[in-house]
Amino acid sequence: MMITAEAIPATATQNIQALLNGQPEALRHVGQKVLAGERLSDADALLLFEQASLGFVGALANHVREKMHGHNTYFNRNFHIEPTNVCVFSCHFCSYSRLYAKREEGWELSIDDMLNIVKKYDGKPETEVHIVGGVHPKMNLYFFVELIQKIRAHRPDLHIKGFTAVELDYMFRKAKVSIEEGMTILRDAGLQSLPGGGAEIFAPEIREQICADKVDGAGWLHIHETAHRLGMHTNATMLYGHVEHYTHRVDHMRQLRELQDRTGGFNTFIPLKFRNGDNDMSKVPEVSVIEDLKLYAIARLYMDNFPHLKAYWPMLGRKNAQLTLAFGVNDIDGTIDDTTKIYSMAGSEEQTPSMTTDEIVTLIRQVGRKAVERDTLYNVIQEWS
Ligand code: V47
Ligand code: SF4
Repeated sequence: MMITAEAIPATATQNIQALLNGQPEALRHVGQKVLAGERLSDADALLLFEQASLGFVGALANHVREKMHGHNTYFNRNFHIEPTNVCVFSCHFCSYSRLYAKREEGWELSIDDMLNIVKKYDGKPETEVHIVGGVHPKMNLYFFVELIQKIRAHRPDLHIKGFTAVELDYMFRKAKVSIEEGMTILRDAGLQSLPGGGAEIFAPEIREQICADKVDGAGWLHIHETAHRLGMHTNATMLYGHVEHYTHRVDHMRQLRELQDRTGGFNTFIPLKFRNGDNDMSKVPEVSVIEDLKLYAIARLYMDNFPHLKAYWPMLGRKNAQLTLAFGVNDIDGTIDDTTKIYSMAGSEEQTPSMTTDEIVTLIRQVGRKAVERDTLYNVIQEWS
């Protein structure tokens, strides 16, 4: 786990102590645990969701964030490939997918189409391609093996992060290989890490309401655990702000924290805010920015073994992403270059998500943080002071 030695000024710690003194006993106790570096229990996290003010959790989360990372705020230069939005599943929150029967309304890229996307970045400083899409019944394991091998041969320096556990579960079952065999085949072809998508909320009673037909929580965790055991790093997400309760969020984070205790293979936790544009759940209102910030802060406090907490700006909008940097977040994803449609189709204000390096560095510096370009595995590439 990467912890920079930047000291928290004594006055900041005194200010937090003063803030604790003004709290009810139970909250003060949780605050003391944070300052003492003790692990929070599920009951502590629930109490924070139910009773703590934004200012309280924010000050504590910022304290932890600065103890771990100082002012460092990581970003990378990346682009996405979305092979298709045709999908055999029907998650009710998804604004992006089209069923196979209506595939003429969607897109299906060939291997050459996708290689041409990669070639657009020849000679450019992008370090990562993020490949994620719908679950297309005709795009099988060996199709993606060929794609990965060709990308690797063309740009050996580009880190390939790809495929949610949902896509992997389907392609391995269809190819009749075990998870371990399938992950090994993809790793040997050149896949280096997994993104965090598909986790949603693990609790079966919520999954049944929002995404009943895809891999369940245990299956998601098993795929990530297998990837970790094969030496790959992965990310974890949580889709929040829809029909779940606080207890479901805590349960989800606990399962991730337990797996991380066993393997240490997660890089980053990425809370994903439910956006309600143009999907089956459009009547479910989106939560406020206060709820967003509280969640980030509590995640920073509870997920004590996750080195990084990421705000994904195409989903949150860049101004809100900037705010999260005072509430525990130390990573802001990448430049993206207008290569993903998942959030623009769900109604995000970021309709053409793209930031130049200068823009992303400025966004970070405007709120008093230090912009640090990283690769996918958080090796520092360049400090943009
Ligand atoms: O699993 C889909 C989410 C995820 C909506 O690992 C929605 O670095 C909100 O996982 N409102 C895919 N969320 C994207 C993803 C991701 C994104 C950025 C970085 C990384 C990483 C991973 O998008 C899905 C689902 O949870 N999603 N629709 C929606 N309407
Ligand atoms: Fe398919 Fe993913 Fe959309 Fe679910 S979220 S319908 S699995 S593309």
